[in-house]
Amino acid sequence: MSTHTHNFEIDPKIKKTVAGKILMKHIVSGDLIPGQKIGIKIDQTLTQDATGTMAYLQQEALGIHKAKTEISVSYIDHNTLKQDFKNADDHVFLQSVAAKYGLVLSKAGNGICHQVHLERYAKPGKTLLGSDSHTPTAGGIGSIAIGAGGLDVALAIGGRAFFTKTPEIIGVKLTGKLPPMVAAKDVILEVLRRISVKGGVGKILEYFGPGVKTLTVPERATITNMGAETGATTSIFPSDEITKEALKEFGREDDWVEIIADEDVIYHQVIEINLTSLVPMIAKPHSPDNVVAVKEVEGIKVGQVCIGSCTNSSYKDLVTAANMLKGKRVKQNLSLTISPGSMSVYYSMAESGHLADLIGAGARILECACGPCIGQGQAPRTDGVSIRTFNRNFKGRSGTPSAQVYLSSVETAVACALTGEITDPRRMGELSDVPTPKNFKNKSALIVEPLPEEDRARVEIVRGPNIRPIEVNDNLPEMATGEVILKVGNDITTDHIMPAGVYLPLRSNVPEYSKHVFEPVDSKFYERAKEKNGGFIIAGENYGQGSSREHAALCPSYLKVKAVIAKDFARIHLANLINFGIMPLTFENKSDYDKIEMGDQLELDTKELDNHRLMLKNITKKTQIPLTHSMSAVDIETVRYGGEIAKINKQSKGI
Ligand code: MIC
Ligand code: SF4
Repeated sequence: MSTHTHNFEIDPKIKKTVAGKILMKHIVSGDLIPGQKIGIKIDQTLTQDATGTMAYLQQEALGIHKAKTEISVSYIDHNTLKQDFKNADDHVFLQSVAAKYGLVLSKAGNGICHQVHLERYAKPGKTLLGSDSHTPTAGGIGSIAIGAGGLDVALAIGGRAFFTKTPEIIGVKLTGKLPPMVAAKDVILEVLRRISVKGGVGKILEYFGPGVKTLTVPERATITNMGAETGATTSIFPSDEITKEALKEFGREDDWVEIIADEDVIYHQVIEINLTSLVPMIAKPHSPDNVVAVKEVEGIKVGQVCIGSCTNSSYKDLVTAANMLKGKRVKQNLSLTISPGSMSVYYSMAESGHLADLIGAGARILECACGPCIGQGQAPRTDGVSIRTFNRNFKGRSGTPSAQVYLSSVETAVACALTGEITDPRRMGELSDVPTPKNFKNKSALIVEPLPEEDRARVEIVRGPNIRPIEVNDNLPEMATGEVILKVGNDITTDHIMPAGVYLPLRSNVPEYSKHVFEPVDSKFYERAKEKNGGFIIAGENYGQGSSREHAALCPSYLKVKAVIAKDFARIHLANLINFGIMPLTFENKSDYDKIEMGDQLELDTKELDNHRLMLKNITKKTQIPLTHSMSAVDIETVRYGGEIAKINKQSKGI
């Protein structure tokens, strides 16, 4: 098989899938054989402010002065609260960067990047790379949409391909039709219940079967959005007549192309879900895969309900909430907040009158932004139970470490808001089934279009005092030595490594943000890392799951962490570690994890990286432990230079 420039081999199964058909048109290096590294051309990029400021600082450091994609959008949706100058300065920086480099700017208040992108820009058949792990939301409209670190996105803006391992394709076969009060969210919660937060690593989840046509695009997008929680590279639905309808509603029917799998498609693995027999599901604290039927936890008293986030803030979601709340009142002693996913959703709700139903029932309408999902306000009370329509309930993410956060559908969340306790929404009748009115309007008042090219030269980039320049790392030493400065267990998230919440405004200031590395796990980590001049981290399975935030690699790299030795890694974090010059190493025998303790002195000959097998010397215990890694020759070179920026910088200077 070939594109105009690149000849490649393709796995016969991948060839017949929706994902495969799009990848075939975008591959620029490697073979589409599971496990093999490929480069894919990126048509669209998105960034958000929390990862974007750093991404654009890196873009500058790399000398990329112009967006070479079809469209690149810079969204401001995470740090919208301005409690001092920091976020405000970042916003001005982002606005000036967008003007200078030819990006679209979606201003604060315009909505959550994924929801806005779905409504305005995502196209079937295109590739989208976003510096946010929930970028696969656009898979609901038939894009190959992948989350990555900011540096990879900066490079894609400059026209470089995105490199990843060819995933296996898991077919998720949907049959039947969702019963009333059972929602798309329950489908993805069921997927998580079955395959866990690491079941999707190295895979694409592709939905197929007769049930697909019963789901609208916003429902599909809920499913592909939260597919991120399985660790999957991305999730995708076909582009069919339903997709065409959605694009028509978004006012851009011309963007439709049909992309469906071949009839004789065979997936690498199939998961079957009968929508008709699905029941309302809920993820219990503190992991999105801790899923049970709502029935099993009914009766638990609830203090707060939050509707919104990129998973459940579409027009359909909010109309569902309005239909259920109309003429009723939320329980006293309970706070219900609603964050519309976009200003267009908010506008359409106002125009159709549904907004009045929400307000009249006692809902507090928040800004169109991530808000409580990333700990920007609405932290629950001590030990408080909060039901959220979000996608992550990691301990402490809400801002209250003792809070008990559950994840559910809008239907379940509203049922809880009305009764004050966890309630199966099927007890509330069938109101959610009222059809969504067709009056959605895409509004542009908070969008700044790219500046004409001839005007860009005169734009000055504005930098506040909290925006610190990028530092270039030293080369990796041939003999890496140091202490184990932390040992952690399984499923450590990037929220554990680099907490967001109140620290989000420090994202542009690495020295300051680094003071909080691993704070939720070990409050002494920063001091120890400083005292020992860096060292090694030992970890269990699925290290670095969750957010794409590269600060979870960048800040440990600043603290001179040389390697993370884990049982295995989550995809985006693994790439981020390499990008920032930290060796991601794995135990050849997982049980060797038990042979290393905090404080042990370790030694590693980094020349052995080329052999893909290294002997780790535990000087303290006088033992040797075999390690492996999945880095390519190019990745090894990157790590040796001290990371991607250091590499590009030093290579351009001929060092
Ligand atoms: C998240 O949901 O954890 C975030 C905040 O959107 C992150 C990005 C970030 O840390 O800025 C993500 O999902 O990648
Ligand atoms: Fe924003 Fe939450 Fe979505 Fe992350 S998961 S992009 S914080 S709404």
